[in-house]
Amino acid sequence: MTTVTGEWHKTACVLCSANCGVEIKLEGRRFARVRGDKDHVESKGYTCEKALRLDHYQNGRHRLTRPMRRTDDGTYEPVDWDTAITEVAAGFAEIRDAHGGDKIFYYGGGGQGNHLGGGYSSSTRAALGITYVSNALAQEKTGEFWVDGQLFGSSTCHTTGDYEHADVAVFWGKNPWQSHGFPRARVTLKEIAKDPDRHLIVIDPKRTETADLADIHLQLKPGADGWLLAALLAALMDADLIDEDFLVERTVGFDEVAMMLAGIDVADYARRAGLTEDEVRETARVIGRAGSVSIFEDLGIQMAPHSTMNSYLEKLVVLLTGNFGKPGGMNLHTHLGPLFGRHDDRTTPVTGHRLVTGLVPCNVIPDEIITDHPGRFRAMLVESGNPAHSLAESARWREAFEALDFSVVIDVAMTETARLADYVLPAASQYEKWEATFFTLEFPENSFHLRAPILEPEGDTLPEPEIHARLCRELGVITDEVVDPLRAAAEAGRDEFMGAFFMAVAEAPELNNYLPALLYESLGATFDDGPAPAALWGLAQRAAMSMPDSVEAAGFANGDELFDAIHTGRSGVVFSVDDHDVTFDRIVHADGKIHLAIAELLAEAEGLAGETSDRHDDWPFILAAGERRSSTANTIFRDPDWRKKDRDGALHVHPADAASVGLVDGGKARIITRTGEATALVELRDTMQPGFISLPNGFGVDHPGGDGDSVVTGVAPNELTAADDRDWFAGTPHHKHVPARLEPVAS
Ligand SMILES: Nc1nc2c(c(=O)[nH]1)N[C@H]1C(S)=C(S)[C@@H](COP(=O)(O)OP(=O)(O)OC[C@H]3O[C@@H](n4cnc5c(=O)[nH]c(N)nc54)[C@H](O)[C@@H]3O)O[C@H]1N2
Ligand SMILES: Nc1nc2c(c(=O)[nH]1)N[C@H]1C(S)=C(S)[C@@H](COP(=O)(O)OP(=O)(O)OC[C@H]3O[C@@H](n4cnc5c(=O)[nH]c(N)nc54)[C@H](O)[C@@H]3O)O[C@H]1N2
Ligand code: SF4
Ligand SMILES: [Mo]
Repeated sequence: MTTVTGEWHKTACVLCSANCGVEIKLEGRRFARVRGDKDHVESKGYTCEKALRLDHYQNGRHRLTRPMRRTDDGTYEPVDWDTAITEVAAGFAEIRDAHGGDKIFYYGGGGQGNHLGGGYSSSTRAALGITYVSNALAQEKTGEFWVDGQLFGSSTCHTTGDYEHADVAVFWGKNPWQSHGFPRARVTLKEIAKDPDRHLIVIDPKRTETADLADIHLQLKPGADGWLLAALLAALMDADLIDEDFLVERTVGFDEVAMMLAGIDVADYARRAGLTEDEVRETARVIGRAGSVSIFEDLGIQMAPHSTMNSYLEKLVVLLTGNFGKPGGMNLHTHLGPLFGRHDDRTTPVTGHRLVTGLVPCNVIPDEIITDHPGRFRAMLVESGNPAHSLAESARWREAFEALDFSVVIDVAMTETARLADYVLPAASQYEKWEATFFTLEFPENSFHLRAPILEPEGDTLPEPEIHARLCRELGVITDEVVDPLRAAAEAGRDEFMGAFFMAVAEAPELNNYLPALLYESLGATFDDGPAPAALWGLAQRAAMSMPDSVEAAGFANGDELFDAIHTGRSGVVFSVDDHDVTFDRIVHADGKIHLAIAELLAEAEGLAGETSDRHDDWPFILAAGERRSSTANTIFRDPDWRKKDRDGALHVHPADAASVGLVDGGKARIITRTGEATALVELRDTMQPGFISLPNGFGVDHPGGDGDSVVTGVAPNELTAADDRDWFAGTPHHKHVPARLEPVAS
């Protein structure tokens, strides 16, 4: 690897799923300058202000540099890698041999910028017999994925919007000005806003930065989306704005949906959502008459009451108006690597909760540990995730780690979760190793960006693929006997390797379980710039075989050509190009139709009529715990100095509420919820609505201060949330809807 001071190095920003391409100028190991990469296939030079602060991730004081082992008194001592690998493998193997690999739970596998390590973890999981897994998707997106599975036949059928071309772009519980979620978000938002023929619609109880640009902002009551969605669908029906031809040609089950909608009193439902009938009917007209509509639903509904049902009703708005399988509408995109789990019929061993798209709902994990049930999870491997901070009810997570027999965390920092584990394995940063994400969510052109390291690993850190390869060796599933002939074939040439590889796997099918580690040690060993891209060779082969037309349209005759382009392309590679019609071919149901009726969720929607307000006198406020702001980037930055503004992560409160409780701008408030309390700085905002208060996400992590002491800045939102406050179906949390009370704190 060549790391040259003073030269620009191409890589990507790792702070959100947009993964904008950037170029970084180094001064020694410091990021002296960061700028957008104009050659990047998706971001084309775009970044937001946060990318400029990336040095706080790379060079913050939080960096772990050596493997750590917990001692009897709870402190940590450094150990060398050989000791760490031997003891970690032995610790897990002991649990597996005594109780079964299904008692070891795997959490994580990647954050906003790093999924390559998670890809390699499948080999370690197979070696240990791990069968229960989860990650952050199971606290936000699993309800939506499950709905996709019912509609289209597989939860890997994921829709993506075409905001760049949509006549009407709807952001539902989503503030893309701050949170992005699609390429060049602010440019696209401004383009829609200034075009008189296009409409921007925002559904949010707060007047966000995106709402300020909108043609229509429905500032509904928090948690009232179910009523609004049902009313909107009913208003579309009333005004004959549904696409009958589309429904006949492409769908089944419309009658059941129509029956549910028939009983709805639009005026009454609008009122319950805090809106007028006119507002709802006008929004229905704009959506129903548009040439094309794309809708982005995000945490505002996915972490609020009725979340799975609301994902369903939101998708019905798209489908009933025929905004599917066309430019400007929603389409089914390709995947290079599988980001979402597939359907899994099992339930969890202790509480019997359904797995949702293969994942254990995050909110039930502690219940699967803190028990003497014989099926309980007894050990845990956490990789690139900080569940003790990022999942509901942190106190319950601390208890869960106490109850585990063995736990290991792989991270770049001594996080809140790492400090509860028996071993902490230090990962090289995302600028010190090959990295990539599988946030490949675009259509009709979809792209993948493999990033090369721009620095040598810090201290004694290792990239995750190497950690997994070493664990697989130690566990005895990868041996010289298997690897040596494959490596020799790889040295002879790609064709020789392909032949030898498929032969080896045909002869010993169990090798399929360890493909990433096997590719890493064989094909990867022949790369002169490091072995970690090897697993992508397998994915490229699969892409070329499973969607030959899309890959060919992108200019690749076969998987090898695609892999080589990915391996050498530093600004991302378009790996698939589609026609809009292909969206219909991607439907997995045997009849090729969209199945509109989802019985469980139609029944839930029927129940809306009898539902009353969930407000309670003891809890006069609804707290949105975890808002995206320009001062937040999950917990990827731990160093509070990266922030120029909002350094303490203020609680946003409407002035009328402040007056009634006795709070002042710049003063402090105590926030009390069913599970905890915290003190926050108060900022008065008329963008809030009375009764609705908001705290940012990503705060409340600790960081070594200048004198070595630990400093915690702001409120850790999950000290205030409850694990049992969750969607009945998908188990996803109600973080945007936490009942709360406020008290002034004397300064
Ligand atoms: N700057 C920044 N960007 C990020 C991240 C970050 O930490 N910081 N994190 C990334 C990640 S992991 C994710 S998942 C995305 C999330 O991106 P978003 O979902 O856009 O983020 P939030 O701000 O959590 O929630 C969006 C909106 O939901 C609204 N909301 C609250 N309650 C309700 C309700 O009952 N109904 C409706 N309709 N809306 C409601 C809030 O007011 C808020 O404006 O952002 C990504 N991008
Ligand atoms: N109350 C509340 N809670 C929330 C949210 C909310 O809105 N409200 N938002 C939720 C959402 S949507 C999400 S996605 C989650 C995110 O929560 P998590 O996935 O737990 O956290 P991240 O901050 O994305 O980063 C995970 C970890 O990766 C580590 N890391 C960074 N680079 C590397 C690397 O190269 N290798 C390894 N091994 N580790 C690395 C970081 O130090 C961090 O500990 O938070 C959730 N929590
Ligand atoms: S934070 Fe997100 S939008 Fe901003 S530069 Fe980084 S990847 Fe791009
Ligand atoms: Mo997220």
